[in-house]
Amino acid sequence: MKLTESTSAPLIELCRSLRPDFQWGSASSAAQIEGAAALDGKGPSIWDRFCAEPGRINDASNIDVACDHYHRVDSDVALMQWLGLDAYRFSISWPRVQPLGEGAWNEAGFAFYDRLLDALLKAGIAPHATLYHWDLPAALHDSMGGWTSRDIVPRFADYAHEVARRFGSRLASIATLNEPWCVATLGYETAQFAPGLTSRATAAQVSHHLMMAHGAAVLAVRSACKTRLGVVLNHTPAFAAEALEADRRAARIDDGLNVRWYMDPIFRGSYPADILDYLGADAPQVSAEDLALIHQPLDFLGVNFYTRSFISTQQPPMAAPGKQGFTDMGWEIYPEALTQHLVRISREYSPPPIYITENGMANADKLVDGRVADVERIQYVNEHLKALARAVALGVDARGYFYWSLLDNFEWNSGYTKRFGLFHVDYATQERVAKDSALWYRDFITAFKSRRTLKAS
Ligand code: GCO
Repeated sequence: MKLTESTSAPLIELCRSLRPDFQWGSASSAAQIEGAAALDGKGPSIWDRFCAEPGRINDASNIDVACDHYHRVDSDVALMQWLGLDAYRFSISWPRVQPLGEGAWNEAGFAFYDRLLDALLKAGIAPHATLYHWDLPAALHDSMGGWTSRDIVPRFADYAHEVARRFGSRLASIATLNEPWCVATLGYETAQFAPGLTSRATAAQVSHHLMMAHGAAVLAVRSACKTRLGVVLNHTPAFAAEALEADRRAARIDDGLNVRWYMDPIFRGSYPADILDYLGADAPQVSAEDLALIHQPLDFLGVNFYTRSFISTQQPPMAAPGKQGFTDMGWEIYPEALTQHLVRISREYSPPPIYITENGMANADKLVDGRVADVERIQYVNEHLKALARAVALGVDARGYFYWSLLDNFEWNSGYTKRFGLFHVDYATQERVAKDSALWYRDFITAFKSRRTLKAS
């Protein structure tokens, strides 16, 4: 394909900075693709509940079926193999393996992940599991208020231990949490995500319990297996719209809430003082023991990067310039922020090796005569891989890249209206069609690997 030649040649050149064993992957999460919401003993999650509440999901859809991945593991893994992926990132649904979030385990639920792991390993694809990608067992929300209670910490550690005990030796890595900022802020402060609450104080307390649960899960997993262990965080760097003091200050707070609030306790053992001040009476109750629990050595840091935030205090606020355009989510395309941000966090935190655990775009894709000509997505990935390669050339230790997402899927409160996949999904028939971006990614991976072989010989 012409596209490949025109876009990948300079990219492959730049990718010389990457390690020969750099991992190429794609990512997904349980609630967004599995379906089988009430099958084989799975308990309801807060997202099953949230979808049932009128007005919560833009297209009034739910996750009862989603991409029906639960019944399509073999054919979906075959798609990954066709792409030539080294690695696949997925999440385990807590209520599928422990329907109430405490007490009895659901063997049928574990059997599903057992099948997935078998299929991946047989295909030579390294499995990377995330323990919490937002689908909290609804029973825990009912019994103790879910993440609003400290009592959830030992529950999460038990669950983490059980997954590690059963699957640890077959997993390439385990991430405790996915994007705790989204869980706390969008779930408990802005009500865009489940469980749909609206209290800043509650959200702050939830964020602290998430951090504690992360620390407790690290200890639990380490006691059960030797798998590489990490956490996946949001990284949406804030840029001040203008050189105004007010804009700069607001950008610093935005960065504090999104990035430092999570990076600091994990890598430094403290919360950022300016954000504690900013939260005032809404700041969480934190003890020195809590901070010691959170501050554990990790084997990797997962960075999810999509866009930057553009902060303006003027009224009306200045809009992001969007020189490279906006995605179908309305997110500004700004790949240079990836280079800058990776360099910055490497300098400020000396983190363990970094994986780009998510990067991708929603696009207004159209399936026409069996083809999706998503040039915008090819361009997006191409530019972000260049930005990543530049960061590595500047000394950042990045070891892998996971495109979000393998399949078009349930995009949370946007329902099925936003398409992020390398594969187009027809939700009526469940037919998957490789978009042009999938062909491009496949060719790119092949080209990278042939360099890998050349180097080795
Ligand atoms: C995220 C989530 C994904 C989203 C993706 C696009 O980490 O934000 O992990 O589930 O679907 O980011 O919004």
